[in-house]
Amino acid sequence: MKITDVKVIVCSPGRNFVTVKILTDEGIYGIGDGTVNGRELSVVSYLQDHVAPLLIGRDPSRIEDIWQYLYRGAYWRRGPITMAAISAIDMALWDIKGKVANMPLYQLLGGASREKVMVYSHAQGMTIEEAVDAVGKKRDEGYVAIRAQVGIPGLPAIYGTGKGSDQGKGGMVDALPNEEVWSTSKYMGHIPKLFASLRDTYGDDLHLLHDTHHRLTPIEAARLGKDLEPFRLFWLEDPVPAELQEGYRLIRQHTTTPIALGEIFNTIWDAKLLIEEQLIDYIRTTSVHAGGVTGLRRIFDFASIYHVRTACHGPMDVSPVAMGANVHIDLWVPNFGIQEFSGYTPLMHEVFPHAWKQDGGYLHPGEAPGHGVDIDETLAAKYPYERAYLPVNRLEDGTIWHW
Ligand code: GCO
Ligand code: MG
Repeated sequence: MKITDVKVIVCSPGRNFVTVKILTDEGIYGIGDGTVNGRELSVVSYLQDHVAPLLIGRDPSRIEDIWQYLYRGAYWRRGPITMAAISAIDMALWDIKGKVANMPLYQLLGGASREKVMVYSHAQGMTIEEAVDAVGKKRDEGYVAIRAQVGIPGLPAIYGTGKGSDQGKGGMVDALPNEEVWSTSKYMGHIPKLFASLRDTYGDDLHLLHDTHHRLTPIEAARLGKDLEPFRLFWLEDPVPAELQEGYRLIRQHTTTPIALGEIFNTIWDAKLLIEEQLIDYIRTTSVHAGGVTGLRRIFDFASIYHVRTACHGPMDVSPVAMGANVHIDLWVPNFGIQEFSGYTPLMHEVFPHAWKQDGGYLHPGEAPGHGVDIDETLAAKYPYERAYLPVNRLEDGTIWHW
């Protein structure tokens, strides 16, 4: 079998997605996700200009060799754009391998380790009351794990606090980055009140999670983790930017609140020290950003020997294609923790028909060969790319801040 074409499809059925379709001389094709939120077209160029010409005529069954060829062969290793491009190709090649074998991807990986994949959903409100209600609604829909975010008194509505995102736009409505205001001190005092109220209302059974969006320093994160201990969070996510992996030692010395990290990591090198020193509890790398099925499997196997569990990033900007690949990995991976799932709009489900299924708070990848996700190219063509950015974050005095 030989690769005959590598198509890159960009569409925006509510938000931008970059999808690769690898075609072969035997008529079997594979699909992969290469979306990087707010920087989509760089991946398109990387794939079209620098990767596609290298793949024509190659044997698609040699997934590991192609992965190494693209990773080592580029000379410029790692980084979000390179790794999203490699991820898209890798995912499409595994899809082809599954179709050739007539097996779902999770079978190729070693078979199911569980019957279903636990997911967490998102709930938010501008006030504690609103956020508590939103969590209740998700619980009523069958979710057993819910990420709760709340508006911060004294700050305007900003991304990732209580501001509800426009579902149709996946939270990305701005053609230029919106500049938002942040205050750590206002935030730190308020968050424990939300979780106190959630535990009062719903008891101890529900898994509660919280995302800090990299906005704290290590000692602030240590304090927040400590203040949240009575409410037994499933995890505190992304408390601090993790370029300085050693910085997480400080958090660990002070709190038993579990820590989750990794949605912006691209390779094992972004997490090696964090995993080896057991500074985190959940690794949140995802198939589209961390080297596809091949990259993710390598990171997750390494994490397993350090008691670190998996938790693939899965907001709306991770397309239904990568979600499919993730759910196959989740069903197989021995050290599975949880899968993020913020859901998709009806149109997104139509553009990307998929075999994976939701049942309340759980997903299953389905039994279709490969990862089981396709793209309706005719429908996708009706929704061309629209420039859109994530916001940026400034302190109250105007200083650009992490986020
Ligand atoms: C999450 C994330 C997302 C990101 C988004 C950026 O935990 O789901 O933090 O909401 O902000 O993926 O593109
Ligand atoms: Mg996050």
